[in-house]
Amino acid sequence: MERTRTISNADIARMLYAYADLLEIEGANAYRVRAYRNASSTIAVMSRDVAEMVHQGEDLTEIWGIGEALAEKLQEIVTTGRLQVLDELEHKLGPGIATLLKVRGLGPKRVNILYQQLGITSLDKLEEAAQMGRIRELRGFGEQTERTILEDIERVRRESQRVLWAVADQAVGPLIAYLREDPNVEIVSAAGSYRRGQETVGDLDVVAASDVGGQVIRRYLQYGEVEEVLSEGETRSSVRLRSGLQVDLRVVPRESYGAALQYLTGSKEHGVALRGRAQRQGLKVNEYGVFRGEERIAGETEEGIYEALGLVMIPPELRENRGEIDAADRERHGREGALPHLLTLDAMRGDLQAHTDASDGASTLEEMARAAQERGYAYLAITDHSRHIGVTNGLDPERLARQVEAIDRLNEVLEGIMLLKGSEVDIREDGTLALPDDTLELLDVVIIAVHSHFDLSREAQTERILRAMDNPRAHILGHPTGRVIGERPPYDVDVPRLIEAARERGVILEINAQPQRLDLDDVYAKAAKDAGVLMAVSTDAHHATQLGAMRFGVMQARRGWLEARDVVNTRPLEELRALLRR
Ligand code: DGT
Ligand code: CA
Ligand code: CA
Ligand code: ZN
Repeated sequence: MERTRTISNADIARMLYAYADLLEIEGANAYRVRAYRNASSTIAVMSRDVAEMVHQGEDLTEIWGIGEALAEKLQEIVTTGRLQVLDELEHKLGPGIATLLKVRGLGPKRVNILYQQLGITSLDKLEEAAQMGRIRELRGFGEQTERTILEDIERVRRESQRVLWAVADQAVGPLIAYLREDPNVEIVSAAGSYRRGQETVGDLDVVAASDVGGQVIRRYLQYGEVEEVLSEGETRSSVRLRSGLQVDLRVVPRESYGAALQYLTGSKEHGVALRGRAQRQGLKVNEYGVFRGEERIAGETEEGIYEALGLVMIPPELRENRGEIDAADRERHGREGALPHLLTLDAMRGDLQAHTDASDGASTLEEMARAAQERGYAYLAITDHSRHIGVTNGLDPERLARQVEAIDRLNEVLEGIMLLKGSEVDIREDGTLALPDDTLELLDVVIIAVHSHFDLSREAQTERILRAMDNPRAHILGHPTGRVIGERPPYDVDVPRLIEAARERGVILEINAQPQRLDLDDVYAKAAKDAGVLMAVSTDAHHATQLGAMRFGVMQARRGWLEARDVVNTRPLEELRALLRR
């Protein structure tokens, strides 16, 4: 069968990102580097297909962050499958060099030095040089840096094999739809870490029910996105898609579908704990069902599996063996609410972090307001950056005061949506805020956040943030650990102390919904909830369409056991206002 194929958004995003990395190492202008990187992240999560837009002759500069020059590059990628300038740079610097940027303590300047002076072009070479003590001899590096590098290499190796959930998600819809078109497939679902909503996905697991597994698999291998078949049998197959994502498909008879879905959804830890429980009850659970002796007592549905074990159904996001089995047991035995009623996207009544074209965003105040209104929100906080190093076009007190007036005027004509006046105020190195108190007094929502000096010691970083939280005008601590998944580890900070301080001071902690941030993460979000701290799930949208990132934040919040009542932006406006008065 012929494979017609157009290049996917994920492929394009990867090429743009790779090019940005190499430009940066070469020392290109920072603005240019950022343009490629922004374009990459926009395209990675956008719903329209760039290739399709090109084929239909649409204007690519309509995409946020795409100017004339980038539009030309996109044309080139879609029509030729390659980006010539990227090929040239890769040839010059070596294909593995960009991975070095992900190592803690290594920025483009340092990678350039490592390349120029030691010929380092890969993680392996970096490790070897560090082990031989050659890095400490370079000007500006030192023993401490060398140690940090060695310690961080393993993490980078591990993470570079995983993809963001939001990126995997782009492959899942079409793949499941393709399987669903097969009349031999009765029912099909994604499983594994993807179904659990984990922030990154190692490989995608899919379960289908059919009596003719071999036929289903042979048809499946014709799927246009399949690049390489890794294994193929009558009940299972592994492939690699063109996007690089590996997919494991399992086909089982209908009566085992629930059991297989439960098993393959995992997590491994959850499965182990569940089987231990079964054993104590004299039962056996496996991928085919729940058995008492030879008799199968459940297997067709997941609910049935949990029920047979004396539990209520546990949402996939909670299946990490973090207390969910116990909670499901209590819930089953009459303790209403032992398992949380997890937050849903529908419960969100507004968004508390958004940028406009006044700072580094791309949409106007009014465009943002309309988009929020279309989502059915009651309010949207406009929180452009304060002026500070490392931030493009941040607002000083005068410009912010003018924006506040503009918002007041706009609110008079807007109906059904309220724009809240806010700022994402930079926390300076010493813990003071980048805007004066009398300016902060004008605002409804003050987010404080770290955007510089990521390398402070744990003690200094923690103290700095605590000091900023001491300011009674600060409402929300934004992206509290500063991580960018796969790119930048969190800065070294004592999060339990931040949670404790948030509780004492009534500061709200953010779950930033950008798919590469998701910060706080699930584990810390649960810790914050358990400590009685309220949270905000905010998109940090830099364009009207990015308000759609809310679902990624909600998913992470669900993994953190959060309910609507734990999240301030599920509240009606008046209740929210009360919570914002510290
Ligand atoms: P990933 O792919 O690394 O993001 O994570 P998962 O959770 O998707 O893991 P994966 O793909 O290795 O396996 C899918 C599910 O299959 C996993 O969540 C639980 C189940 N599973 C795999 N290996 C084992 C195992 O050794 N023991 C048990 N109990 N379950 C396993
Ligand atoms: Ca998996
Ligand atoms: Ca797998
Ligand atoms: Zn920020």
